Amino acid sequence: MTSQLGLFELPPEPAALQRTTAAGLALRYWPAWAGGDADRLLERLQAEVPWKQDRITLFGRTHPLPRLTCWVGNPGCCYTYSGVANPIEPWSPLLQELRERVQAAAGCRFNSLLLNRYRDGRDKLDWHADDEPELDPQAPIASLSFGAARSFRLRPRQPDAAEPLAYELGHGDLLVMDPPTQQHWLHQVPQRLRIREERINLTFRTIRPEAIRHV
Ligand SMILES: O=C(O)CCC(=O)C(=O)O
Repeated sequence: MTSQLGLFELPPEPAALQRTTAAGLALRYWPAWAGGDADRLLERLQAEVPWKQDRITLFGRTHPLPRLTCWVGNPGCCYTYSGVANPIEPWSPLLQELRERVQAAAGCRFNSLLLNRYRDGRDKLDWHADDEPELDPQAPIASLSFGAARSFRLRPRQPDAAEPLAYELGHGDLLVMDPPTQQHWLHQVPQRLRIREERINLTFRTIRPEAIRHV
């Protein structure tokens, strides 16, 4: 099946869906969802996304974030996390088409996207939930990964509520975190010092209509 803009081609057979549920958690996982297009998509994301190095201030000291990022959104879809206010980049044809494909798989619409680029296994993302006030808590978050496989760990906020989970998110994998996962669980991408290759992750999100800034 050729994509509408001809930018990439998904495999003719949809990847097999694996569902996981636990107390307060609902996940949908499609391994190798991007199929044979994953290599080309990774190259284009590396070359075309306006990556930036953000800094974060913790306990009065400023550090570079241990990854590169880019925030993409519909007009007015601003997002601040860890005290970092992100300028909004517009949807490029590549990212727009990826959004449409991910929306079709997830069965919902997204108005924004956070891209994270882990340059090697030293780059990481600490325990957190995607529960900032501007995000719609009723909307799924869809996570699409390219490049080096990295561990993606989840643990319940209440330690006794359920066993922790871990995925090895690989090249072209799609993971959808359905509500109320963000309210009850945290996730992280830990350091893996032996990994030399990079990884790019895209999380498609929904800013609440009331939080969209009309200028
Ligand atoms: O890189 C990943 O797999 C996770 C990204 C993530 O959790 C986030 O952007 O909030």
